[in-house]
Amino acid sequence: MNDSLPAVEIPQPSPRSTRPEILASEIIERLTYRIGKDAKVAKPHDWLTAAILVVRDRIIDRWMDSTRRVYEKGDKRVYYLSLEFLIGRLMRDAVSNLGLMNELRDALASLGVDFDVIAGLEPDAALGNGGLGRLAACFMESMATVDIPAYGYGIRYVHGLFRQQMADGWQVELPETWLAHGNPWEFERRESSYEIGFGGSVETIGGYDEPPRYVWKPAERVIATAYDTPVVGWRAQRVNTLRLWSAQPIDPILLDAFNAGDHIGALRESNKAEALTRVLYPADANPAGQELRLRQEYFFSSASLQDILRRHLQQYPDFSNLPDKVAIQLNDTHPAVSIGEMMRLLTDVHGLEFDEAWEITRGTFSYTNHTLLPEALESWPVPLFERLLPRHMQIVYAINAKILVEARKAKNFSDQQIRAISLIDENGDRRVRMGNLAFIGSHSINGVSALHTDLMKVTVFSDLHTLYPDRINNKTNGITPRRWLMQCNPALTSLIREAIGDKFLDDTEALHALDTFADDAAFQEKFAAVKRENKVQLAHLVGSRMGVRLDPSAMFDIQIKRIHEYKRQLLNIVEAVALYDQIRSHPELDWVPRVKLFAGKAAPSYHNAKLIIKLANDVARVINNDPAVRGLLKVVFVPNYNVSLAEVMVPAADLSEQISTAGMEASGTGNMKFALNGALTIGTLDGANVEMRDHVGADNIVIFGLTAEEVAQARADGHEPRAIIEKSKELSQALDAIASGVFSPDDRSRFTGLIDGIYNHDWFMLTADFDAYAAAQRTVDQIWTDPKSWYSKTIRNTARMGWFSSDRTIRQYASEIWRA
Ligand code: B1H
Repeated sequence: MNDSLPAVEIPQPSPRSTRPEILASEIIERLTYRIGKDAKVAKPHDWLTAAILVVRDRIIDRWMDSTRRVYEKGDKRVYYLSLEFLIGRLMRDAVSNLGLMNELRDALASLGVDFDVIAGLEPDAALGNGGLGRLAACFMESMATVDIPAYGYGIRYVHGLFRQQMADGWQVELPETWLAHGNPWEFERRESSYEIGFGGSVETIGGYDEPPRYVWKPAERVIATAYDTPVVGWRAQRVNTLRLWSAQPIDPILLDAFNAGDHIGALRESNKAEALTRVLYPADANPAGQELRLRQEYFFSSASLQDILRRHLQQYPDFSNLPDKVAIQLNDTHPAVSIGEMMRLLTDVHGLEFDEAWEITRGTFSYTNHTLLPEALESWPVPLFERLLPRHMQIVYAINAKILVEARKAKNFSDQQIRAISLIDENGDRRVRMGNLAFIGSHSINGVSALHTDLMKVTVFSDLHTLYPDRINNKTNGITPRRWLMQCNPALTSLIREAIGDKFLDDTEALHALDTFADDAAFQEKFAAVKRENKVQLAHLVGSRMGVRLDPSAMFDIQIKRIHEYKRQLLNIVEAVALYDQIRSHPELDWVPRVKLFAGKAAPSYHNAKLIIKLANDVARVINNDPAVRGLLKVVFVPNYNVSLAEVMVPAADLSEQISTAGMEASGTGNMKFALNGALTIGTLDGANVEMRDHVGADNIVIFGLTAEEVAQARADGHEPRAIIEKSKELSQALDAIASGVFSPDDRSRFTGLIDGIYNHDWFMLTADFDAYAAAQRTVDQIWTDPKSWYSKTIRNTARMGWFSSDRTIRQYASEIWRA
């Protein structure tokens, strides 16, 4: 929202009515005067746009009110900097949080329009890869809910995460075009534009009898323009702003070139500028090292910081109180260059001394780490960094010199420790370490689950932790119960309200009251009926999209997330193959009917991940068409996983697969969504699974496999997969079947390399955990065959997952990091 407020009293518009008749007439008005369509010929999409515009007006009243309140009260503002916001659809979220659902449904029905139909037409805003981006979206909603004045800052990608299509079982990537029909939620703010520079040189001024001043003369410049989307909190107490930057050329067309007849060349600058914010990098958890990515990171960091400092100076005379009025949270290291940019703006542009600027910077920034995977830690080659951001390179060196001297003096650090904490990695080609920069420039560094935070202290950041022992803290992730219970599972929400009243709608921990219903036969029956209905809905979706028939009375066993070796979809598939073998060899046994559902995208350049998708599809084809299986096992890979698909799959799951190699999944958030919606979890002691076990109780979750400590030990001792495989008949048969082409008769060696990797090193400990996993699956079968026990456990999951609300997470950030 524009927050420069006029000094004179200007009459305010009267708040908008929420009566269905008024909503209906306004929808017609928007359709006619804003979209220019007659209701008789309006397409469903036109109705959607008209409805959004009417809902948006109801938001704006609250939005302006929220902005005014912060300004008047001088509250601290929180800025969440993230290269990803995986929002999904906004219509149901906004309408439900405004409390307008019934009224809007009635209004549309009176016009012959079905709310669910038009809501289903809204494109998914997929401006993120996976958990990290979805967390940012949940946090935005929770910050509005718990009444924190917050701004999200990111990039308005024209193309979000690619659309995934299957061609003969292989992933094919297609461009995603969420803006194709326009975006009625956003407001372009032409007045909020900033110049962003790249390259060029640094001029030094003075320096004899006064401290030198530095002036960066960029060789290239682009304009960042803001687009604002309102974010409505639960019951619309507060509406915050998500501000996304779009890149524009300074000169849309180079007139000299144009007049000289070079019509294409005249557009070169323009194309180059716009390319900056054209597309989201689809690399989840392994950073894309390309120059364009660093440009994106700096572009949105600089625009956001200029905006933040401008807003501060509108209200205060200088920056001495910045840490009291501004908290900037870095969502991983993607915006870490912000620390250098803050230093540049404070010193070069606003004239502060280096040390003073440094105190202010560190007091303002905090950093969230989301992964320990060594290949995921961002670093940039020094020559690239220096060429693109010459002044920032100097600042990085200056910070480094200051910190290294401190470390030697104060803590007597050894050369090895100094090398570890340095901002420059000197092993091999010299690189700028963004994790160390984010750490050193922040007063708080947090992990996203208890285990992950503990591991941070002894792995990547062990020496920095020794130097600054008070900085690392934990903030276990959470999910918004509005989207991930109330909106995606209305039937379960109604059932819970009937049983325990409405308190849980405002305080998710009140779900605990459901505990007393866990063994109540009548409640179990209703809980089971809700689950079944959700499974029927998913079966419809799979039937219509893929032509595969699913039996809703089978156990729906679901693994949905990015495809990654450490997440071990392969373990799940290998177990499916082993089970298939067992069902065929022992037709006399009572096998529990199961549907194993998978969904998820692979980074386009991640060869093994794409091969795993192909394997899932190859295995599915063989198993699903084998009459000997008698429908007892089905395998389905649902294409194009996104937020909207998750909203259908999560409520329909009986079993949630959270089976990463212990120590590798920082937290996971899908695990929380499933358990909240009454699925049983089969999982390793990894990420937030550990805390989920503590909350739901060890009897209500099926844990298997090596612990993080055991994984580290096994790797140190020299893990020998071959020996393990030889000892396990089930495992060796399954691996050999895959490797020898049983599932790929058209290309028998397709999976040989993949399986060789398991024989030869098995970094992800598939073999070490296989027997325990298979046994855990049979335990799950046992529980399933006793529905009383099954529902007793799954109801307790719903009852005890309230703590994993992102409202709780945000309150912890607010009180322990932001002091907002
Ligand atoms: C997570 C990423 C990530 N961790 C690099 N790291 C990316 C790293 O495009 N990139 O370069 C994109 C994403 N994402 C996830 O964060 C963790 O794997 C999950 O365990 C965690 O739940 C989630 C939210 O904290």
